[in-house]
Amino acid sequence: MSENRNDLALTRRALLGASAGGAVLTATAGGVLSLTSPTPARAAAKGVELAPGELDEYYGFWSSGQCGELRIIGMPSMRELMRVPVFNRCSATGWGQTNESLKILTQDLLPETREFLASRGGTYMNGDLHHPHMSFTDGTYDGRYLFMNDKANTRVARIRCDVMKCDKIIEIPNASDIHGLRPQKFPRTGYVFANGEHRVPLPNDGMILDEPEKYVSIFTAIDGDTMKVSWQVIVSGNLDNCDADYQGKYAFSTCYNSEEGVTLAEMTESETDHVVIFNIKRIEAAVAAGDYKTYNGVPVLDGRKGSELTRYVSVPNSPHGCNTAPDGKYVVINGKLSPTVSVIDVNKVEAIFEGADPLSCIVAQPELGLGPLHTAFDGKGNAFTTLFLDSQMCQWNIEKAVRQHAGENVDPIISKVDVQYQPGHNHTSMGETKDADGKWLVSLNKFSKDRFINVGPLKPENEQLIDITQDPPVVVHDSPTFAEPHDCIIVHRSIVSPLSIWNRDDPMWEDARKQAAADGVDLEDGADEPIRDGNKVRVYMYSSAPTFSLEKFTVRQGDEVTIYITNIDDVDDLTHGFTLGNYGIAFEVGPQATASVTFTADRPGVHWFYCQWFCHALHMEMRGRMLVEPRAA
Ligand code: CUK
Ligand code: CUA
Repeated sequence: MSENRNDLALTRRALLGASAGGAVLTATAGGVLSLTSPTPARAAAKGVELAPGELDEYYGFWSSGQCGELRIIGMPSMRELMRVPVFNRCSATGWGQTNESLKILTQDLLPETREFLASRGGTYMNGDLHHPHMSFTDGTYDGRYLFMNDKANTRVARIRCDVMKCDKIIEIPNASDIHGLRPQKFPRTGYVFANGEHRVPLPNDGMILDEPEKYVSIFTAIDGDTMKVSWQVIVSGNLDNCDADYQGKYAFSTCYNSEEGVTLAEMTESETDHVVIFNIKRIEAAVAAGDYKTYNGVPVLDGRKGSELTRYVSVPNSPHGCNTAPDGKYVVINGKLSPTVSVIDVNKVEAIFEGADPLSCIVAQPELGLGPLHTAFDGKGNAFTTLFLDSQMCQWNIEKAVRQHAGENVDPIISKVDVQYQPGHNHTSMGETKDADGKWLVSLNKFSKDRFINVGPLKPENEQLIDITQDPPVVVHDSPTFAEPHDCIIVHRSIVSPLSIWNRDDPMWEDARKQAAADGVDLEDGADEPIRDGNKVRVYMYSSAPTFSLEKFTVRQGDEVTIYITNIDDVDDLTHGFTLGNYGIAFEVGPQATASVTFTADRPGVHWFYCQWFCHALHMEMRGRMLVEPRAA
């Protein structure tokens, strides 16, 4: 793999050099566009266009905000490779419709949520996926899982990196709207920390309504292996973003609204807000000692101001991003309303838990520009902070900022790169691990402005790729994107090695396997006739390009029908589908996978089913009929 890395690096450099001459032509041909696209960027852009057939060096795992899915991007080409449905419904894969996905979507909802959704299709239709992060071992990515939050419906999901499918979605009790989310970096994940952003009564059962002084915000630690909530801590203020240290001792969360108001004016009244530092050992000891109250089956501890479990470090009003540097020493708190970032020295945190002034852990507070939201790192001591209002990426040196704070006359700012337009998150290659490699930086911009041809009132957003091996860093690629490039991580491809076809014994279709065994059917052989059990009918089919094992089957109007399809092709990339006409049913069946759907056959007549994933020269012919006998009049 290291050979590949070098090859790619060489190719890129060679291309960067060679393209310089072509730049003038490109810029001229660009006409009006060149007004907003500086020539160097257009020249350098050649360098990231991998030739057809060339593979990317990194996986980018992208959130999609209000689309609710995870996207996989090849980097540095910025080609979108895959969409993994999580909180959304997906027409192509049947996510939200197959029994396998519905189980994942519903089994870990709270009882009252399940009741609430019973008359609404049983599952939420939307989600707001902000923060995807990979599981860690010893301070770096380990390729096991991706974790992500749903801000809209207070959930946390997990994707298995071996198949790139979601395998767990849990609803977080006692919290409202999970926002910040980070896995524990050391010794491993371990915990996944999740910030409940909005303050609500505890319990939120309607007994307390318009008494905001009684609302609370809750920090949650989830066990990343079992996906069960380990404990929760009540804090003062509204939790925003969080990160974990490289020592396994602390987690950090930014909080706005220390005023605990409910209107914008109330929430921004005070000059300062705070960072909450959670002492994991103390919290675990308190849980072990039974020093908590149980709500919804979860131990809830009180970590509000004055608690020994937490420390509140005052920072300028309304901080936002919270980013631990790869050196394991510094945590950068991004100012948002303040033009500064505040740098916490992790080594000084123990002292503040022993009684030192909480402010003593802040060792730098450089002024970077307007609207600092998030910070990424190159692993060489430099940081890149997005400036939302300035539409810039500010590159600065952390040690210089510390020295400046100590009174030395040094300027920590190294460069400012214009981005298009108003960046939120940014991320560097491997940048949230101890293996940050300082090669690429992505700026996730909330607006594209005039960067693309007009597509109507709803515009694409824009993510830009920045080469940070250059001095100053250069924007080398623009990628328009549909809602919303909230956050991403950039993972070296050597860490991720997904399967090409499913294992037949995958737990994903465990229920199908059990039911087939009970019916005396082998999923790979299917059954010649539907199996009837009162008004419940089970149809077992296999698919093998270009046929389904049944060319027709008959059920009665009103039957509850479950159709199991097993794709017995074991060929790479040979996905089949199952679409049942005028029944609103469609799903994907990957090679060697089983998938199923349950519905009521309430429409009599002839209904064709067909394979909707192109699989064979005779793909169009891959179909059959469901005959629904009308109910006797
Ligand atoms: S938050 Cu979106 S710009 Cu949800 Cu990560 Cu900062
Ligand atoms: Cu099978 Cu198309």
